[in-house]
Amino acid sequence: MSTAAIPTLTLGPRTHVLVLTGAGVSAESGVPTFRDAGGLWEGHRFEDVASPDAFRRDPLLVWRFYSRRRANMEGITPNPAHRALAALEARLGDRFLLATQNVDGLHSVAGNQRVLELHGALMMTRCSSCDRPPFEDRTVYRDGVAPMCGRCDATGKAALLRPHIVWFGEPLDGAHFEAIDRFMTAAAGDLVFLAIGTSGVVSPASWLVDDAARAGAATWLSNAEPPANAHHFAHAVMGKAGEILPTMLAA
Ligand code: BV8
Repeated sequence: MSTAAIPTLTLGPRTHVLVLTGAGVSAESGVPTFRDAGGLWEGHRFEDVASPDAFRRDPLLVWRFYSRRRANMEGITPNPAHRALAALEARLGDRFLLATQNVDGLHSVAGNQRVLELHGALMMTRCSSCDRPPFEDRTVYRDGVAPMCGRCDATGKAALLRPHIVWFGEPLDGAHFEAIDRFMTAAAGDLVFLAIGTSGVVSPASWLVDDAARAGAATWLSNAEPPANAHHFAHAVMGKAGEILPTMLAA
């Protein structure tokens, strides 16, 4: 794994760039990462408040967890890392694709449009029962309130609404991985894979580097510290994303 001062990625006229981001990209915007909290929220392991079992067991606790995170997004804005990725997409167009594990929506706020939200979206809600489409919902529900689905209620069996988030133990949207596969095939080997600000702990997102390598990608990592899957990357640039990406992704 080659570690260097901040290099600028050299991209050819047909080079495709697939980016995976994690919580570290939003850290400099003031959004706490999962590791900063030691993987805990108010003494609960994330897997214990972000799981279907937790929601079945205690929907009020889960809604308190997500309502607090919605409230904490107040005044939060994209940082130079988000802006560098938006500028790269503006430069590359359909030769750019961003898969994010983050649910904070900051990539879209920064201007990225080619974004796959692998783990869902904090400001979206859906019914836990009927097939009503997920809808934008920025509501910060008060402690002790778990919202019900108006449509289900109409049929006499009110169902709980739930955050439109992929919880631990739930499958990710297969359409996202089909889009990533199509993108990597279109690259025809002229591909850069760049993972930024992720601990490489959570699968299947942490396996993307291997898929990219099989597709012939040059694999790059940019992180504050070596992630769990660091040895899967050919190149690494350690440091803060907001300080590295503007140079690394410069035209
Ligand atoms: C699935 C939504 C299969 C929630 C999230 C054992 C038992 C049970 C399950 C498993 C197991 N082993 C593996 C699993 C599978 C499990 C998993 O991976 N668990 C982990 C904990 C081991 N995965 C799943 O359950 C996935 N689903 O596998 O389904 C299936 C198939 C068919 C049918 C049924 C089931 C679902 C995973 C998605 C879970 N949901 N998010 C929410 O956000 O509220 S994951 C959640 O944690 C986040 O979204 C995020 O993705 C993840 C934390 O990862 P990171 O983003 O990397 O954040 P982290 O804080 O960890 O790291 C930040 C990094 O940034 C650090 O390295 C730090 O150094 C760096 N950094 C900090 N500051 C900066 C920086 N870098 C640069 N600049 C900075 N300034």
